[in-house]
Amino acid sequence: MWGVSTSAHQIEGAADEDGRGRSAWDGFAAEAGRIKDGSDARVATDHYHRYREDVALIRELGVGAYRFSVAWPRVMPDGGPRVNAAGLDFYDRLVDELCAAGVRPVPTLFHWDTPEAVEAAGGWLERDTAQRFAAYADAVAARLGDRVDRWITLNEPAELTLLGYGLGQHAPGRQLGFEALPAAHHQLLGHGLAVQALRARGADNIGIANSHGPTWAASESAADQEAAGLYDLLLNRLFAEPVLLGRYPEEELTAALLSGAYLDEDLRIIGEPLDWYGVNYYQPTQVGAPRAADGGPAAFAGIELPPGLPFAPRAIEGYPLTDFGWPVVPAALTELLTGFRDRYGDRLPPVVITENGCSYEGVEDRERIAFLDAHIRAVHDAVTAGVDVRGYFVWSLLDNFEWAEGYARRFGLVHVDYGTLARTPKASYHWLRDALRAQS
Ligand code: GBH
Repeated sequence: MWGVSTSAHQIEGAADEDGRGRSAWDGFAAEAGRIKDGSDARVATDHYHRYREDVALIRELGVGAYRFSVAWPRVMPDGGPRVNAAGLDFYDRLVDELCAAGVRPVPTLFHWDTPEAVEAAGGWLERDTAQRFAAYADAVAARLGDRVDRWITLNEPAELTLLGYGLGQHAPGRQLGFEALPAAHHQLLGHGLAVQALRARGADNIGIANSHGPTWAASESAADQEAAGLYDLLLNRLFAEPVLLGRYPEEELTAALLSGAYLDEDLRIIGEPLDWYGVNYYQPTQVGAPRAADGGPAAFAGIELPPGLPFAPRAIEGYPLTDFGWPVVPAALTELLTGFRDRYGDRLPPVVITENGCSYEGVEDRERIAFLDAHIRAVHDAVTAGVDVRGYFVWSLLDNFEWAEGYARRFGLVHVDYGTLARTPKASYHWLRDALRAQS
């Protein structure tokens, strides 16, 4: 299955229309200094009004599936329990348009836009948020379930935990360090409860979209190996293993880190079997022990790091970088997929690459073509090595609001002029369209 991905907050705009409530990102972007270019997503790509044009672009591209996200604050402006029918109407129209175009809708229920009212009550640090999320999932399934047969619960709970609650780079801008980790557990619990709610409505094709990348130790030294192991535990295994195996990794350590946030019976809910497992892949990370001399780096890739971290990300040398400065390492995607297969064996359901892509300027985006070509080949290598990969989704259909970076980073196959909101397919769009046509 070939597809393209987007998320509600990054493309929809129409922030005050049809009864939409505010999300944590609305307030965050309004605070001075939070978004690099001082922008916000009130208009974004105006997809809310231009979805017909965007669906036509997807159909013409020739992919069979479209991964978008549903905005919780549109459906439940107060975070629940009141349902805003006009908010659901939008997704109803979108799903109809996709079905008419022969494109399979693949909604993600949550891509970081927590309703402001839920955030004000503590957001994902609170256990209750998991229950509220499940009630929201039920309301969406009740409305769209007759035409949607493939669901994604959460997008990248690891990134929301780390960047939103740990480092404060994303909404809600909390800088709790390791104290952020209960937010991980409550998202995972929300995932499990949502799976139950979707199943109760007859859904039988459910996955999650977790961010993963291989962690490379900076050297063979025991200190670097240990630091890399801890990073891998926190960013990869902490989110994969409860979902795939129904238990946390390194139980004693995890229990201490999650500081009593979980009950053992939660893990049965979190470990509800999935029909497939979604992987968002961008790049590997190299990690070493903090160097005693400097107490570790103060910042990495523009993100301020708290002092005293037990690991330190190190720049990866010897590979080209995207405009964002991320190293381009297609072979690490093969390594990731075969590594998952080796580690989890038959507990790993079929895999779908739910995001892969890169930021480059320009409409003649030869680098993006090279990036996608190499990464699709890397997935093929994993398939040849016996990994059951069923789908590949490009991030993203359109240039969009790239969170703390604002509009400065462009991930789209389609260029958006933020003055006129005109869409212009890039060279990479034509390349993918032609490749898909040649294949069929
Ligand atoms: C995804 O997250 C999001 O789901 C999506 O909304 C977003 O627009 C898209 O990716 C592009 O950013 O500094 O070299 O260590 C991305 C997850 C994790 C990928 C951190 C980059 C750091 C790169 N990101 N990672 S590096």
